[in-house]
Amino acid sequence: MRQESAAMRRARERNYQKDSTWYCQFKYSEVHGLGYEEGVHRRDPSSIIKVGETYYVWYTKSIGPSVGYDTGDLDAKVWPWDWSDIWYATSADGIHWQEQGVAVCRGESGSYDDRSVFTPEILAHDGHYYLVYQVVQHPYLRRSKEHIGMAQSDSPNGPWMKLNEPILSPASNGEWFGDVDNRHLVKARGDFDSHKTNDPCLFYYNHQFYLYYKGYPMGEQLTCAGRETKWGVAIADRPEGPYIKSEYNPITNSGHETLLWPYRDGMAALLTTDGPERNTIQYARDGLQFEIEAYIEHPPEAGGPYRSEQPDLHPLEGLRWGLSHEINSKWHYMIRFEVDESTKHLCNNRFNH
Ligand code: AAL
Repeated sequence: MRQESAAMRRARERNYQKDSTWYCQFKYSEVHGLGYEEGVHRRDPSSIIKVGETYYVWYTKSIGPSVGYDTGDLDAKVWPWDWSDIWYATSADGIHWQEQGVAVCRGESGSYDDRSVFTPEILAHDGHYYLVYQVVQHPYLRRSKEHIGMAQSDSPNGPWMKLNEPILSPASNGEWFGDVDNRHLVKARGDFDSHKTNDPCLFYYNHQFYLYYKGYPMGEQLTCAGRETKWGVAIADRPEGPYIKSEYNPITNSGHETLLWPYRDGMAALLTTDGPERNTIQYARDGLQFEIEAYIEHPPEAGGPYRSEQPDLHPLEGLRWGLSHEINSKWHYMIRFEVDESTKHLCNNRFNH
């Protein structure tokens, strides 16, 4: 008598036979103006917006090599995103970019963002522009908390006005063990975001402001799926907050840099790099309850997609093209990604042949 194997039971329970509407593969190509440059890191691009006939992108930029935490020099640059500022570039075609200059600088000594501002995301809403980004205060140690800041402008070219304090902070319910700068040693881990709130991604959605982000717990462990990162969302009635973390947090069990786009009444997401559900596209009809829609290969890293004006054309319209970063080289730089149109509905096409 035929029996169901464990693998086929999983396939049935997890609905691996789902249709391929959300499935795709990606193509990558060089960009001009934000490509490889000796001595400079450009990484973590924001989403791309179009204002008039011009595309805009914001990103982390820093100069010089990073040396890690163990030099004993509190001023040493520990990561490529340490001692960074947020820069922006414009383009007429999404391929040739002109770097325009600094959008947001790190703050004066003693301020909450005096060490580094990085990993920006943009929201254009009602004639105003909102940049959200990570902030770190000096000194940058393994146990440093990472917060999310915001700057506002009436023009994509600035000037940008920073808010007086971060709009989102790590949960305060973890407790370190001892005084050594070791982020794995804890008395209490606290919530999934008790150590870091990273990778903000802001939307105006269902008449409120939804701030998606990635969290790290204090005392992060290695799991069977690698590092422990998860996403949360915090919701506000006004762009500057107050942002209230959702009672459903964490709303993903996987994913590193946030990449989300609106589709119909819900939010779609590309989860990469970490966790058991890395390399999946997921969809939540209410922006909170995410389900796996597709398993993918070679997704863009830290992708910033073009914010389409017609997001409902196709589930993948909001992911059609954008910039991502390439970090397998000494200096980090930007490349362009595109959904390979010939791979959409791959299975169905095959059936037609
Ligand atoms: C990234 C992001 C955040 C992290 C670091 C810089 O790709 O997840 O920004 O802090 O790595």
